[in-house]
Order: sequence, then structure tokens, then C-alpha cells
Amino acid sequence: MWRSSLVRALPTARAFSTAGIPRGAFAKLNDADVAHLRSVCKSVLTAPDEVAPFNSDWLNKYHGQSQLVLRPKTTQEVSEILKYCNEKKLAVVPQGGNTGLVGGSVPVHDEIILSLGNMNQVEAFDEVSGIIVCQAGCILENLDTYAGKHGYMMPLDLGAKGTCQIGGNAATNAGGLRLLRYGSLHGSILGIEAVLADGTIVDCLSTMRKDNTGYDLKQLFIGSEGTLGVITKLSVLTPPRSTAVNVALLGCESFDAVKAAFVQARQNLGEILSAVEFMDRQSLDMVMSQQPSLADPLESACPFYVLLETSGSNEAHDMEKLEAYLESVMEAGTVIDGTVAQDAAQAKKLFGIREDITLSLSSRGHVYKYDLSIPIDDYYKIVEDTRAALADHDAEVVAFGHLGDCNIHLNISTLKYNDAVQKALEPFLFEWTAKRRGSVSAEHGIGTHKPRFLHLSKTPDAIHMMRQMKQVFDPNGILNPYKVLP
Ligand code: FAD
Ligand code: 2HG
Ligand code: ZN
Repeated sequence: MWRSSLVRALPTARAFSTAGIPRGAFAKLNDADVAHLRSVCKSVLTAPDEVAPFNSDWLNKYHGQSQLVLRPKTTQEVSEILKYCNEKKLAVVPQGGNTGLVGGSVPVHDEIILSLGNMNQVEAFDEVSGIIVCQAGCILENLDTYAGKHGYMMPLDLGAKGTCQIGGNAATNAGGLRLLRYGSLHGSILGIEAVLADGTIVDCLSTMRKDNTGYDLKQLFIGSEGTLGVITKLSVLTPPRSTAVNVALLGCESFDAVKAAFVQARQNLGEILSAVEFMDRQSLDMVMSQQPSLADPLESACPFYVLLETSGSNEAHDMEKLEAYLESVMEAGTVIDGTVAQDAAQAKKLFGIREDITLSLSSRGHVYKYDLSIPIDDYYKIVEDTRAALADHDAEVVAFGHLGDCNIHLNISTLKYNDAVQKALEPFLFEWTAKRRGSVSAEHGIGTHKPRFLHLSKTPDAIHMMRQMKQVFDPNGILNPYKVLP
């Protein structure tokens, strides 16, 4: 669960790798610019204490020096802002809920911050199809509550749901806990309205599931991390809300047993399986160390845990299936201990442990964060190799993730930033991943952290095409410079 009181990580000792990035040949903001932008956008922040929170990311690793935050309410305002900035060659960083974990949402230098939070209106909801049309600044959790009132739910769920915005989710192609069931946003988002750097409003806001009229332009904005356009509106296909939800936490002795439990879950629970999450003991210990009142959820301490969720429409039928599954994995010794939530509150508590890992890591001290896609056979090997590589350092290696999607969140925690640890981790982890044809970013994106490692997951030709696309959409390069492309 997202705790607003702990919304920010503690300050870290060092501003991250942005330090060496030279400022591009953009104009410097002057008083005439601010006066003009005030005339096209009603909500403008210039007071240093008001601008400050927008200059730092959630992890407090990346810090910009913007002097201006613009908070438009309409697409027209966004268009007029960008048209002016493009003409004057003023760089702009689009910002949603600022929960991104790769430094994409904050300025590297003095870029103007275009914050979408005031664009928070739901424009339409179709009771029959479950299609919602809304502005990009709607908070994910608010949309889920809204859809819930109509018997539907948002097709994605993540720990930052109380703060992140649907536009930010689209811009990062966020994955989260339900991707296994509902697929990626490339499938759930049916339409997008976006504003290009020169102010052109691109209306691809279809509400049709099927539309084969040439290139599917909206897909380019999904996962583009604010570098191709500012997403202003979206239409999203929401699935019916499940009335019967079960959650089970299972303990396993080995990672091979984790894999076996997963395979069998797919076979036995098939159509009702909605999430398969993984965490190691070190992850649980991390949460317990930051929440001393939290008791061990299982009787025995296990080295590995699988968190399963089923969502269906028939409580008795789903429970029967889950119990049969549990019986068989326990009999086979695949699972050595486990618990099934008896009510919604217990289910929330079990999922809360998994969702609290990120916050616990940030609260402890410094965290080195890696979000990788790795073939399942090597999924945990990277953790063992990282522990071996860091044997001489005082560092906790913690791994969890979306097992069902082969997405591991490998986190290394130290009490303070340590340059030697950083050097031991990069490029080692990214090269390790590339050797196995994994991805250096499964779901968090490239942002400021990883442009120099993009070549490990994309060929030179693919990167060249990305550059060409950037040139078409944003010839002056004013939109989120220094991010994504090396
Ligand atoms: P921001 O952080 O504000 O921005 C992210 C990027 O998108 C930036 O490059 C920004 O420029 C761009 N952007 C934002 N809005 C727009 C827009 N309207 N138009 C164009 N570009 C825009 N991510 C996952 O994928 N799965 C998870 O399970 C997950 N769990 C998380 C849990 C926690 C506790 C935290 C802190 C983060 C988690 N994240 C996860 C990462 C993050 O929440 C997601 O990437 C989220 O989608 C970002 O949304 P945001 O609105 O905060 O975007
Ligand atoms: C999650 O799945 C998020 O909880 C955050 O993607 C992962 O903190 C992380 O590394
Ligand atoms: Zn994740």
C-alpha cells in the first residue's frame, strides 16, 4: 500500500550520474519568457520552495535546477506552452506523479517543468465496454476507484498507485502487478491525445478496440518517457472487477521449487490466476527491519516466497481450485509452508509486504536499483552472482519482482552511497543481462540512469531509428533532453 506519509525516500549522499552531462544548446529562461508563459498558463510556480519538490525525483537521487513549473489544465494550454518553448528553444521536462525510478521525470539542468497534475478530469465512461476517457494527470488509484463504482477496474496496479498518473504510466509503459493477467498498456490503451514539441495536437484518441488504419501512432508515445510528446488524454479499456479475490503466500526451499510452483499455478489455476509475485527472504527481512511490528507471515522462515493472487467471479469455485493447487504443491514438497488470506484485510496485508519492499529499501539508506528482464532459468542466478561480486562490501542484496513476467527487481542496499559498490555493479549487471538477451529495463524505463546502456538491449540500427523518430517528433530536441537516447 502506498503511504503518503512516507512518500519520499530519504536524501541520498550524492547527486547521481547527471553531474557529467553537459547542458544542451538551449535558451536560458528570462523574465519575458515567464511573462508570456503566465499569459498562456494560469498556474505557474516560480518561488524556489514551491519549485523544489518538482526538481527532485522520488528516490532523491536526481536533482535539477529548474526555476519554473507550469501546471496547465487543458490540452490547448499545453499546446501553447510547447509552441512557445519550441520557438524560443527552451527545454521542457513533462512530469506526472514524479514516482519514476530512473530519473526521467526531473530536469537534468534548468528545463522548464510541465506538471500534468491539474489535468485530472475523467471525460467519459462507457458502461457497456468499460472504456474510460480521461486527462493524463488523473491519479491511477482515483481512476481505479472511479471504475470500481461502475463494476470495472484499471488493468494495471502498482505500489505507487496513490501518486502516479495515468499519463506517466503510459509514458513509462508501466507494468506492475497485473500485467500477467491483463497484458501491457500497449494492449489496454486504445487511444492517446498528445502534443508534439511544436504545439501540434495529435488526436489519436480512439475508443475502438480495432482500428487498422495504417501506422498505430499512439503506440509510439507509450514508453517514450516524455521524449516524443506530452500525453494529454487517454482512453483505456478497463476489465470487469473481480468479485472473488484470493491471495496466498507460499514459502519454498529453492528457486527451482519457485519455478515449479509457478508452472503448476499456471496449469491448475489458469484463467483465474491474476498475479504471481516473487520475493526472497532478504526482501522480507528488509521490510521487517523497517517495520519492527510486522510479524513473520509464515511459521517457518523460508529462503524464497511466491505471492499468488486469483481473481474470478465464483468464490467457492475459485477457493476449491486454490485449495487443490495448494494441496498438490505441498504434497510434492514444492511448497514447504504457506498461508491463504481469509478476508480482504489479510489479502491487503500480504500484498502490502510485497509493495512495501521499495519503501523499506529507500528508508534504510542508499539503494542501487536494477529492473531487469531475465530468462527464468537465470532469474535468480544474477542475485547469487551479485552477492559474490559484492562479497567484500557491506551491502544487502535483495531481489523480488514480477515472476510471471520474468521481471526481477534487484536492489542493493548500503547505509550510505559507496562508489566502490556502484563500480562493482555497473556495467557488470547490464552486461550480465545482455549476455542472456534479457532487457536492461523491464518496466521502469531508461530515463537518466540508463541511456549509456541502451545499446545492450537495442541494436545500433534500432537506436538509429529511434533517433530518426525523435527528429520527426521533436526536431529541436526540447522535450525531455538527455533522457532515453544515448
Ligand atoms: P513520472 O515519474 O512523473 O514520469 C515518468 C516519465 O514519464 C518521465 O520521463 C516523464 O517525463 C514522463 N511523463 C510523465 N507524464 C507524462 C505525460 N503526461 N506525457 C509525456 N510524458 C510524461 N513501475 C512499474 O512499471 N511497475 C511497478 O510495479 C512500479 N511500482 C512502483 C512502486 C513504487 C513505490 C514507486 C515509487 C514506483 C514504482 N514504479 C513502478 C515506477 C513508477 O511509479 C512508474 O514508472 C509510473 O508509471 C510513473 O508514473 P508518474 O506519473 O509518477 O510519472
Ligand atoms: C515494484 O514492482 C516496483 O514494486 C518497484 O516496480 C521495484 O523498487 C523496485 O525496485
Ligand atoms: Zn515492478
